Amino acid sequence: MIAGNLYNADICRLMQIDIITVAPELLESPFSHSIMKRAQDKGLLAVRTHNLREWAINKHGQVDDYQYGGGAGMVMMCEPLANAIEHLQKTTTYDEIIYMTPDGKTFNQQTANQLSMKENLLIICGHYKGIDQRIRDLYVTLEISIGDYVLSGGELAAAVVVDSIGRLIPGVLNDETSALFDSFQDNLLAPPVYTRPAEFKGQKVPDILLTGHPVKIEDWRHEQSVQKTTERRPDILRD
Ligand code: 6GU
Repeated sequence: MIAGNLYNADICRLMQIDIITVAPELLESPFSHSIMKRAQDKGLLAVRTHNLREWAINKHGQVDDYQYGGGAGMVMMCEPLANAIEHLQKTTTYDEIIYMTPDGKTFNQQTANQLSMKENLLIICGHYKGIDQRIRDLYVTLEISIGDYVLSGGELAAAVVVDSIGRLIPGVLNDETSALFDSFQDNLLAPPVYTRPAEFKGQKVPDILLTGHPVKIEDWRHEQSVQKTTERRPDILRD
């Protein structure tokens, strides 16, 4: 299989994603199944989690402290984070150091596409009130939120981001799972899809899909996409 060899040797490379977290267990399952597992098994993606407590300031595993100026909620301290980041930087040069935070830039497919072309990413998951501002100023190059709601920590958000990036790495998806026709990839939502049986509880699969006419089917799908996007997401619709 010449094409396969070419593909693997020339296009595919390893993407490494390091994640600093106080809750590595939260990140185990999302990367151990399905497409993320396949990406790692194929040697296209390596996700490594690092427990911030390994860089705790004392034997109690402390990584957070009260905030200056008062107020409820702890802040993740500078030293453990700086030491963790600098330890990882000894062996890896990161293209981006990403901080997961609800006040970051809202994540979307465009950012996923851009990040999928990087080689080494470091993701910092925040907890409590977040991390000391000086870590953001000194090390962080990109701040990402996954939407306008608050999660109790950055881990689930990091899992979302890594999943969306990982599936875009060349060689991870095959024709059947291709990302080319995903919702958002062309600023359109995906059209409806159907499988057997041709009739279910009186509901029929649209006739056009049974015609075997690829051009007409493609037109129909595009039309459905435009209609759905107009109804649901006029904000993303472009000419
Ligand atoms: Cl990245 N972190 C947290 N804690 N909450 C969020 C978020 C991130 N994105 C949306 N809500």
